[in-house]
Amino acid sequence: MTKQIVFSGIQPTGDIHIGNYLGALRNWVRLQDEYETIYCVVDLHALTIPQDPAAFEKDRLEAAKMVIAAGVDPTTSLFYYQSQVPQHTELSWILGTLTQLGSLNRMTQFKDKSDRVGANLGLYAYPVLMAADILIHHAHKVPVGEDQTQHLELARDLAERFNRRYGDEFPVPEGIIPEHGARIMSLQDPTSKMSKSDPNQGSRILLLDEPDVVRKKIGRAVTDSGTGIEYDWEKKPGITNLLEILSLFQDTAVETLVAEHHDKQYGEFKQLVAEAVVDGLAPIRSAYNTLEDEDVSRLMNKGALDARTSAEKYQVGVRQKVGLTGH
Ligand code: AQP
Repeated sequence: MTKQIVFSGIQPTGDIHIGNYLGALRNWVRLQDEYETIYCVVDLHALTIPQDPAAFEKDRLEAAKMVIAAGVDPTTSLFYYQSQVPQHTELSWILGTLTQLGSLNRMTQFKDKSDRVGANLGLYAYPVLMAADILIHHAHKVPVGEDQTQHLELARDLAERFNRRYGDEFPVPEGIIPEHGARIMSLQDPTSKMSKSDPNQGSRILLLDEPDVVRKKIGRAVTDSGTGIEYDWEKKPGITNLLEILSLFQDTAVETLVAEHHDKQYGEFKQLVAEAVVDGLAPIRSAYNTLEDEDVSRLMNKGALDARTSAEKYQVGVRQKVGLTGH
């Protein structure tokens, strides 16, 4: 039986944190056994916010290394830089012609980011390019964090619109959004999501943070008034976020953890969480240290070559349906 196709991407916009890992990357790795997996460093998306070119080159490579260190195997998964596969942008243009401005106007990420960095056409069209990333490979499943659900809805809508107008081409992709970990919150403000662009470094734990840095950041995490280790996003968002993190790193149900640690002091509980995170990140840090830049670049070039071949196979069908065959 042919395997279903999984696609997802990550932006090279800064150091990857445990939110990216628990919400998305960890699932990318797990899905490699069951699906045909295709993963991408979405560097064109990252250009929607201003980038310094020299630093950006390094950030792209760093993102690729981190994804591999986290467990994506480029000999099993197709893994490449988005900019090296021009079929993504060609399909994005075609899908753009089917996109209602009203649906882009409703995108909350555009509103947030344009307030911060100013509006540009790329930022506005970001979800259309993401739809193209997914559809160009005829992906069935898309493992992402909760912040991507609105974008994913547009990808589904565009697949359906295209199929209705031009005839069946794309599977309508479904999200794989984990029940736990889909929205890891900032350690400094547990009511907003952990984010690469938060100016407060203490808000997030990076996959490469040294053990003492992890301990310090968790030790300083904002907790809630009162006592008791309880899972309650309304009343105890700080402790609930830490419970979620502990549960995912220890592979233990939240209910079991609450029963076990209910009467602990916050300080003692934070130490437990810190050690679980340190242990969970250790294999990633050591895998990262074995990776050579040249080897990773070579793998990414090979990935791009394979991705171009596979994307072109489908894009031919799209061009035929739209009337762009070059006769
Ligand atoms: N806090 C989070 N909890 C769970 N999942 C998360 N993701 C991001 N933040 C969290 C998921 O990580 C994947 C890759 O994210 P991205 O790099 O493509 O973009 P992002 O969502 O913009 O990531 P950041 O860290 O929040 O960056 P900025 O600060 O630029 O906005 C996605 O699947 C995402 O859902």
